[in-house]
Amino acid sequence: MRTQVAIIGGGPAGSLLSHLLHLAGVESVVLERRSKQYVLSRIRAGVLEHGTVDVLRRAGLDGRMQDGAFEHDGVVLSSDVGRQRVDFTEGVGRHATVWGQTEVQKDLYAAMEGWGATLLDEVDDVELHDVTSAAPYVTFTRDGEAMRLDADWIAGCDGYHGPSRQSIPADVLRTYERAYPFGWLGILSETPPVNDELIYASHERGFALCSMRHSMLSRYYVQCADDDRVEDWSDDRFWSELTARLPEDDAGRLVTGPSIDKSIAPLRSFVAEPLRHGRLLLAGDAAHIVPPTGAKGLNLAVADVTLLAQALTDHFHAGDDTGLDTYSGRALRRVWKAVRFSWWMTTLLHRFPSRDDFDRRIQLAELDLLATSHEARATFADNYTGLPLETEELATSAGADGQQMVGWATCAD
Ligand code: RFL
Ligand code: PHB
Repeated sequence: MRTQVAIIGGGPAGSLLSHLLHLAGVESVVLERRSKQYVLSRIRAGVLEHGTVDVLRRAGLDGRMQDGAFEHDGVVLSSDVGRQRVDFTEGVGRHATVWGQTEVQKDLYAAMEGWGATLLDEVDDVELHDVTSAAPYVTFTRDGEAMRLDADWIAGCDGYHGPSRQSIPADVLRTYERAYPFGWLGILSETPPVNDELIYASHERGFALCSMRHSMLSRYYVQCADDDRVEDWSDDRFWSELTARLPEDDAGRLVTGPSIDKSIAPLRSFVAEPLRHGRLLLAGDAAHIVPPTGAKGLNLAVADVTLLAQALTDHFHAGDDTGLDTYSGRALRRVWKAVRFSWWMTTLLHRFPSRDDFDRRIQLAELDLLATSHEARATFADNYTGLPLETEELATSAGADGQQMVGWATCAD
């Protein structure tokens, strides 16, 4: 089998890349380890940045989102400082969109089926070969049969545990990591959301988050110990812990019910550099992980593949490799800003086992700053609703000062 771009991983990054390339007339084949059904049933992200919504809209993937998504003009932060609302419209005039990753994935797979994408699911033993040559290829097995896919480029969109990043030699790849000493226990329940906006609660007992999917489907999280298991958390224990961490009025309005999904996610920040090695290009969780506190993971995956689709299109249609040569540097600029924001929000709102009263006072002072400073809230809103995509920044800075692009090119791969 031969294609222009071999895409490893059929999650949001891989499937969106395949779809964007198709719209631009570039061929790809997607290799996915799990069944399509399994990928579609994963419960993950819930908040889309305005730039992510734009990309999905321009790619014709916003049909169901127009009717089903909620546009949020703010979030609530709760702590000993009080219950405060950060208004995005006051801060930056943008909103955040609440629309589950499950729905994004559903729309992507439906669109891909519509144009006849080649998505091979349930593949095993994926291995990348000759990625620094002009003729890279991927071997894998499907239904017990050994197969080979030749391509001009390979896109590694296979998440944190996938083989793509691991095929880059240790002396080329530099990694940066921060593990947090706790996890998030998340549940889904068929109950009305406790509030019409998200509540991020910083409490002495630990962090809690109230989110939603629609008017009768709530998504709630509580901070838990990093070695907790799902079996340690009965529904009763979950609801009583969530109730204890919310402001009194919200706790009083909370409607509880049986959980229909319950899972624990560890929290970590991780970045691998560079995002390009020869003809292998990394995107999404394969290259970077952020703790979910800032709601950035899916948005970063979309930002990466938007850049990548443009760069590959320029390569195939115009023979222009500037986008590919500068991809790593441009994508990483955005990644590090999201890593910083996610780390900051995590540090601000969680209870760290090793920290003392001084640390807690600093957290409360920062929350008080958000309550009293318009500028602090504007910075929060700017980061939360999404910084501009590098494509926009590129256009802006190239327009204002062509030198800027030269600077980026030198900080690339
Ligand atoms: P994915 O989604 O992990 O997809 C990678 C795909 O690669 C496949 N794969 C392989 N395929 C072939 N061969 C192999 N050897 C393979 N190994 C792996 C996998 O099966 C999978 O299908 O990465 P991608 O596409 O980069 O997308 C990233 C996002 O899924 C992720 O960043 C977000 O879910 C993170 N996240 C959130 N992001 C947000 O933007 N907003 C949020 O509100 C948000 N909330 C969250 C989150 C993640 C969470 N968890 C579960 C960690 C909340 C939670 C609880
Ligand atoms: C979610 O709805 O799953 C969600 C929302 C906001 C976050 C993380 C997860 O920061």
